[in-house]
Amino acid sequence: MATGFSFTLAATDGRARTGVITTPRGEIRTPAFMPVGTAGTVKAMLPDSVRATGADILLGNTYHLMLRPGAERVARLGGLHKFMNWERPILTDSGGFQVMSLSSLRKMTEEGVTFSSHIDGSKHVLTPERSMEIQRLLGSDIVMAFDECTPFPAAQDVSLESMRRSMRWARRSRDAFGDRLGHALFGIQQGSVFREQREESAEALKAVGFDGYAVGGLAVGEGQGQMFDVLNYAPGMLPDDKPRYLMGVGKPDDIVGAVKRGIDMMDCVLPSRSGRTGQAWTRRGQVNLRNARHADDPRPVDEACSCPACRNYSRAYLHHVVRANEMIAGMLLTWHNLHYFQEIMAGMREAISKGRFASWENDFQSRRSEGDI
Ligand code: PRF
Ligand code: ZN
Repeated sequence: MATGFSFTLAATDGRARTGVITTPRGEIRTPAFMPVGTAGTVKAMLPDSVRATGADILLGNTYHLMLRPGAERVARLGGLHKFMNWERPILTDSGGFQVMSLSSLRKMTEEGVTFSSHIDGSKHVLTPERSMEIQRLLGSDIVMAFDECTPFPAAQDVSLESMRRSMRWARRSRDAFGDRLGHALFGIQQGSVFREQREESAEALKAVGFDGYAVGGLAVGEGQGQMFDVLNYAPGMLPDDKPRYLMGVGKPDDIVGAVKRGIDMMDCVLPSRSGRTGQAWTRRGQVNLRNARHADDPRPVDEACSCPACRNYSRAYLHHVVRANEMIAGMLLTWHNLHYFQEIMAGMREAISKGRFASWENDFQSRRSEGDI
């Protein structure tokens, strides 16, 4: 088990938890939202700005960085933190999920997966061992085990075989990772929407022993209802005293529902990606700045928001720069969205610590149902 890395729970409220993950590169306050910095950048944002939104940790991707600029090159240049000028913690995903969604000519065997790059068609191999090596070369603080995200929907027997392979790969990931001072390895639970399979997966991971545990294989098309059904039991199968990470989630109401069910960490491209398409997420729901109704509106996106986009610019200006495809549109809206997501996390952390999560959630829901005004 990694030392120099620890998780301390400060308070719980129902199944919701708040605490701190301590790493040599700084503390991660939980529940935590991790902005996605796939290719060594949170698109449209400088690292200091990402930090200013309240982020304690970023997510990076094995798949993208191994293809371009290459893990060995990043290592020669001093590691990913130095390369991208972000000195706080970085969690890296292990690659399999991105191979399945982005690459072509994929072939999966017990050994791993071979695939062709979505960038230049070049051929590559990822195995649990190579994924651990790449994440080490990058200098990742939280390394994810190499897994297969079972597609949805999956027949029960297909899901079972897929989950069991991921558990064998989790063991190989653990063995290849070894013991690295100050660096953590997280296992990933699979099992689709099948409770017995989620249980078997959790037991397999616990038998290996990880520094944290992810719930994988959700937010893959099953819808919020079925995702919450799984989250009603899956986090409880994982150790109480280790962080629980829900991968690739989500919209603000998904995030709140996940925290309510015992999740400590999440990541999603939504705030950054939708910021680049003119979408703002606010306390009152989603606002599309491309819409003509904003053309003459002197008000900010959200008068209660303290981000630079809301402090310094009108909806009319944002509408204009979105329509004109100006780069500042993506910069301002990404900043706003990341700020809003981090504000949700800070609000939940405070509410949980005061035992007021239910009333916080009630306020969150009722403001959203009022809609944009
Ligand atoms: N496994 C990995 N990365 C992921 C997922 C997974 O299941 C998901 C599922 N939403 C997103 N990213 N390794
Ligand atoms: Zn704002």
